[in-house]
Amino acid sequence: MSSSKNFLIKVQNKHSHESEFLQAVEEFLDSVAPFVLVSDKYKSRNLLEKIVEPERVIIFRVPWLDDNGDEKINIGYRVQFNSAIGPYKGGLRFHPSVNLSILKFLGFEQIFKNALTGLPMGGGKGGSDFDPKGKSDNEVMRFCQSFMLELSKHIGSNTDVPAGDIGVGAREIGYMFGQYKRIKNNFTGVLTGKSFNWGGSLIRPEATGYGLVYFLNEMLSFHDISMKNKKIAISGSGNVAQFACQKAIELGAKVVSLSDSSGYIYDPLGIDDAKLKYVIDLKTIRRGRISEYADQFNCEFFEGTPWGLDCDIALPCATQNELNEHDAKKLIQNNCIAIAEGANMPCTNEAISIFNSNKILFAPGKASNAGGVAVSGLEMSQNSLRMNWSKEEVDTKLSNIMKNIHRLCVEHGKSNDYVDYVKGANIAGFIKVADAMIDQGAV
Ligand code: NDP
Ligand code: 2IT
Repeated sequence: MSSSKNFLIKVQNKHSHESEFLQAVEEFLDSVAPFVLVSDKYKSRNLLEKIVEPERVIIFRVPWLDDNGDEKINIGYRVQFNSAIGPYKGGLRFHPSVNLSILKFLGFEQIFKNALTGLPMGGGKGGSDFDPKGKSDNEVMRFCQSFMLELSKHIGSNTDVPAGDIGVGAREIGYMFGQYKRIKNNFTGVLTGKSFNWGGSLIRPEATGYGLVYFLNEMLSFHDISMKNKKIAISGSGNVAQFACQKAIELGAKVVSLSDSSGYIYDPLGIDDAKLKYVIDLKTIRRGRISEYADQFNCEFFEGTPWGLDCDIALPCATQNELNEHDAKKLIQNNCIAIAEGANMPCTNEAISIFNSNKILFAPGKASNAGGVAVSGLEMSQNSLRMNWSKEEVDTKLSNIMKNIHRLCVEHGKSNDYVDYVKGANIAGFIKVADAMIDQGAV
């Protein structure tokens, strides 16, 4: 058995109950372990053993009062995974499914994603099993305040800078920022995704979705394919899905689906700007369900995921493991030519190997969804400078960062007739982090 297989087995035995984390490690080792084993610089330093262990994990109790005055208890987490190239950086997820395995997979992927942006950010992730769905604004505020009361002891603008993820948007970031400022008496860039009038960056709300489509466009152009008139299936209808949809429409594609955890809408006429505005209001203001779109615009709503639809391009933008090997086969049968991950790890490893063996263009999230954290990095720079850049300035920087990530993937992932973007992203991200770890010695 190869020593990389042995190493994977060791990690599996140590963390046998952490299936999502093991899945992310396996995908990473598949491309990085063979690279490390033949490298004089990296092979003898136990770097892989070191890189799969978080520097620190913080777990805490979060008590809060609901609107009836009853005390509720949730679990809070922050995984501070790797600070070799900068302060820990990564989102907070509030969703009932949150556990340590999910946050470790997200924190692990964040290390390499952040490295790919070229900005000085380490990797981290956190969150809670708190479910914001169905809670009043006051309940969400009391939860956020209690969560930040503990988290504030462990973060700081040069230590660890959280942001949003599933269930954490502008509202939650606002409540957490207000509480941090009150506890520390310090107005500082400790969170990103802030509203523009108190320290946020223009284009941060749009950044993950726009960045995804910039990366997709770059990947298609590199293969002499145009986005124009391509039929796109998108899953999710939250932050990432909304702005991926907006940019795809702007570049001339036709988006035919959006979804949430109840099912998906299929709009054969395509989602236009007016319909998308309805979705953004529905999801961010009324906090309603995507099935309402079907009633409003007279199209169909189905349970499940949209991967059985006839489409040229699939953009999974909801959650982990939402696209499995059966879905991958259906997409290929329907002549889908490209998949780009807006969500983190939405495709199972089995689905990815089906894409690879059929030479379908496949962009892994740590490359294609890096636009969100990239603009978070730009928000940190603006906060340090006490300046605001214009929309155009931030958007141009975002587009250049996504082009550069694409270039790195090609540089490290290209073989004769196929670009393995998974391999390219993993190796390029690893080199940057590993070099910094070596420079900083045995710490
Ligand atoms: P939002 O909370 O804004 O939206 C999440 C969307 O995904 C909703 O439509 C939600 O449906 C759906 N969803 C969530 N959980 C599930 C589930 N278990 N099954 C089916 N659908 C589900 O989150 P974001 O748009 O911010 O995040 C989406 C993905 O993108 C996540 O994987 C996140 O990690 C990733 N990401 C986000 C970035 C950001 O900047 N926000 C940056 C990079 C990646 P419902 O409302 O029914 O729960
Ligand atoms: O997964 C991600 O990259 C995010 N949720 C964004 C993290 C950030 O710090 O902006």
